[in-house]
Amino acid sequence: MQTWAPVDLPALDGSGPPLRLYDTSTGRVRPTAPGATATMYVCGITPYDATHLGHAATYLAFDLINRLWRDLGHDVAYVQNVTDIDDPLLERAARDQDDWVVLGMRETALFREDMEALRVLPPQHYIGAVEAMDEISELVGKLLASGAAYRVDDPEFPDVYFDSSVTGHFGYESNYDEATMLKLSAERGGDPERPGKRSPLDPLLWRVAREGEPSWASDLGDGRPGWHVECAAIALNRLGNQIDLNGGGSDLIFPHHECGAAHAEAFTGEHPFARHYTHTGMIGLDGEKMSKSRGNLVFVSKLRAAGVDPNAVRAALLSGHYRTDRAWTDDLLTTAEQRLARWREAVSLDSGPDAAELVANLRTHLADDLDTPRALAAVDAWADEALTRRGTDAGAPALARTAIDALLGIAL
Ligand code: 5CA
Ligand code: ZN
Repeated sequence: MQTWAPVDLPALDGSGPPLRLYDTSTGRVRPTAPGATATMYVCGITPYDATHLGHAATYLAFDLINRLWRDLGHDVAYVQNVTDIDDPLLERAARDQDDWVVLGMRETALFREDMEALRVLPPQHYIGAVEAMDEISELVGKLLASGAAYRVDDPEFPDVYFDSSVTGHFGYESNYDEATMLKLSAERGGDPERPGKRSPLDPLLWRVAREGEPSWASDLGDGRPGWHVECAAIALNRLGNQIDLNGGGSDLIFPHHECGAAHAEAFTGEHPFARHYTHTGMIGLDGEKMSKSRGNLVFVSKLRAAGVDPNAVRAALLSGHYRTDRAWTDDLLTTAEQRLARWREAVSLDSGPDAAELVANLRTHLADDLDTPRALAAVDAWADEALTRRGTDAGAPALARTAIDALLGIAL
């Protein structure tokens, strides 16, 4: 698929401390240690509705990681998928008497626009499940041939399932107990009740064609893929057997990333699939998780249409810590707008207080598991000093502007 337009990324002199991030699998904040090229796979949208502020917050967190790694001198190989065929898309299309292909294309186009407006650096590979169908079915075929997958004993619909016991590590990524895994599997697209599976937790790899559903020809027979194997195949084929980071919102911890990792590890024999499993907290509205199924959504595109500065949306979402479940409120946006106005005034001065310390503080706070509240407070402090006591450094306003752009992605 076409990715979105590049974002200008200014370079800063010098460098900061290595990026430390919380890793779900080990439950600790650990340094990331990528090679010359950091490899990052972030799960993309299921395009049946427009980008809401929860999606935006999640992609902004990974955008900061991308920016920090680049600031540390790494190249970043960034891959993102689009789940452009899955049950939720078909259900929405049926509900609205829409064509699922057109619905997916429309919402994906809107997502690209939103990402561009929010100044999110684009992935190099933006891959739809439909265009990756051959590589996905090939991976399923190999898992089947190696004994890591099996067909359920159902003469009518002999779907292919993954044997979650084969790696010997299933559960290491989420660290959830069996009861929690069963509950989440049922809630998040799994089918623990399906008869004929070796374990209720075994996830679907290939669903044989059903009347009235789209399907694709493959050596497995006509059908369509399960959700997790889509991401495993797209990531493995572009980033290699082991990657630096696998990311998404906390609702992807289980079953999605647990199963995707298990598919990859069963195929490659290498463990762990990702050196960091990074998950963002959920953005809520009125005390509920913002979600398409609940319908309590604030869309990025609606805010843009209302003339809201996307940089203020960015600042508002970054004012909370990425791992915290938090609420979107109108006040958050108003505060961010006021904050940006003050920052803009400060960087427009002819001179200001030395900004080298601000750059160092931004790097330090962000490298500390993306501590954006402290990073934003550091800019506040610099701007306050610039506006109240002025300063004599003629290069400081420009340096502050560049650092805020490069590291926070906020254009003043
Ligand atoms: N296509 C799959 C991933 S392969 C999917 O989960 N799509 S999605 O459209 O439902 O979500 C896209 C991303 O936004 C996921 O990382 C998800 O965890 C995240 N997300 C969804 N709702 C919220 C929310 N309320 N707050 C924060 N992140 C969210
Ligand atoms: Zn995914």
